[in-house]
Amino acid sequence: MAILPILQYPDERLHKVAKRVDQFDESIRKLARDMAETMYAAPGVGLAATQVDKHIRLIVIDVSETHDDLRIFINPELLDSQGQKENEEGCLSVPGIYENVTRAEFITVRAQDENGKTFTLKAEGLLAVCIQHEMDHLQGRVFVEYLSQLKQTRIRAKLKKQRRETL
Ligand code: GNR
Ligand code: NI
Repeated sequence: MAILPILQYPDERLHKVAKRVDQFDESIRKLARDMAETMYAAPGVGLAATQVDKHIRLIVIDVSETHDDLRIFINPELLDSQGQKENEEGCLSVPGIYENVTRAEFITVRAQDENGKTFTLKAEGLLAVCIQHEMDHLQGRVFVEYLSQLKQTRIRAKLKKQRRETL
């Protein structure tokens, strides 16, 4: 197991578009395990491969408080979305920033597990928010891009200051 470094916004590698996974071998399962360990250690409720500089369509999520409900989504596709809801979001690549984002309230997603087996899942609440947030990462999109240009500029300045102070 290994904890992987998480790319920090703004980093142009966060904007790369991830490629489909077509080989379900031991290396993809090891990456999924390392991403889960990285997510739990952070701590966070989700992590996209993009955030650890691996540009493939792989996501790990665990929204349980007990860290015993790990879900792995490979090649996720949104089949349906219903309703709209505003939620406060954060991101391990944008530490210390929490802002409201409007997303679909109910989603149906199809994905493959770490063995390549296809499954379909209906989600709502934090799980639905998290799946949409992680699927955005795979498209190179970070949640702050939903905010106004003024807020984005302020967030970049705040992150720069935070980094100066922790160096
Ligand atoms: O840990 C995380 N919490 C979170 C809270 C609200 C909405 C989305 C998230 S995902 C985030 C981890 C992360 O950055 N995943 O990409
Ligand atoms: Ni994120």
